Amino acid sequence: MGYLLKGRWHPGRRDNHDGAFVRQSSTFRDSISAGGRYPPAARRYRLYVSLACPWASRAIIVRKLKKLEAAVSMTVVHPDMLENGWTFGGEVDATTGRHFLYEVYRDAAPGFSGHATVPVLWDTETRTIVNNESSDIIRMLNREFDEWGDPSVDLYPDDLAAEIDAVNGEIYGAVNNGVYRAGFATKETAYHDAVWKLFDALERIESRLADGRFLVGAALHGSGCGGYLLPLSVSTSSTIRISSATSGICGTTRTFGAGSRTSTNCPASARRSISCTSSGTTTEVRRG
Ligand SMILES: N[C@@H](CCC(=O)N[C@@H](CS)C(=O)NCC(=O)O)C(=O)O
Repeated sequence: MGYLLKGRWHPGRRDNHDGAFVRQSSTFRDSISAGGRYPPAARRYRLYVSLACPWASRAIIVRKLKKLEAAVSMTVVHPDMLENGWTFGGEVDATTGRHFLYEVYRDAAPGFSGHATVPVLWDTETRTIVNNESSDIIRMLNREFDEWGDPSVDLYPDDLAAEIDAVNGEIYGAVNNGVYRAGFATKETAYHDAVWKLFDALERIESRLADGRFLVGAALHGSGCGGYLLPLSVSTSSTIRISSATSGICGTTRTFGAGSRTSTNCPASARRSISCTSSGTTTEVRRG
């Protein structure tokens, strides 16, 4: 892990004094749109993703559901994010000629400050980052490439947009980002705050799924693409990478994975406690 400060790479982490993880805002927020600076085109844009990243994974899922594999190419970074951040596994990335994702950020903005995150939507023509915010990227993939993809799939239909936004708001703050707030907290109070908000939100989402197979409406939409990934990220990536496992996640994961009503297979008492593994030591935290 590391970050760029005015274009210079610094390995390591920037800690917040209260121990809380603070997500940086995405910096590149341009749009692909007909008549705009970045018009829709086949084989012009490239997606940089990590399979370990839930934000990038939702872009991968939307690209697949929209059948855009041929129109929008994709590079998967090496799974390890170490002192050089995301890398191309010791190889030079053929599209950008770079070894590290932070160099790609620097090419797009030489004085860039911040983390070099995935996903990235790269324009091979102007050789810059169009956008590095997954919620924007999935909307562009959904709407702007229908000429080359599957127009019958609409993951953000106008009539459900308000409800999708509302559900996404809850998923984003307490769950998607909550996993990071828990996992990257460096003080116990910040960790507890994040973790209980995360599991309260998971329970609310679970009750929402009690009435139907999908988070919004009668089919898979943008919320589901994010929502489905959250239990996976909590139960796999986060357990390994950022230590926010809980004994209650097993039932929750089944519920989301099946997309239908499933009663939790963990006793309620188990869901009142969290086991937190850090540096090989597991501690159990009980809710008061
Ligand atoms: N707002 C961004 C967040 C992306 C993000 O946080 N990606 C993480 C991986 S899951 C990352 O690349 N982190 C690298 C770092 O922090 O140095 C989005 O949703 O696209």
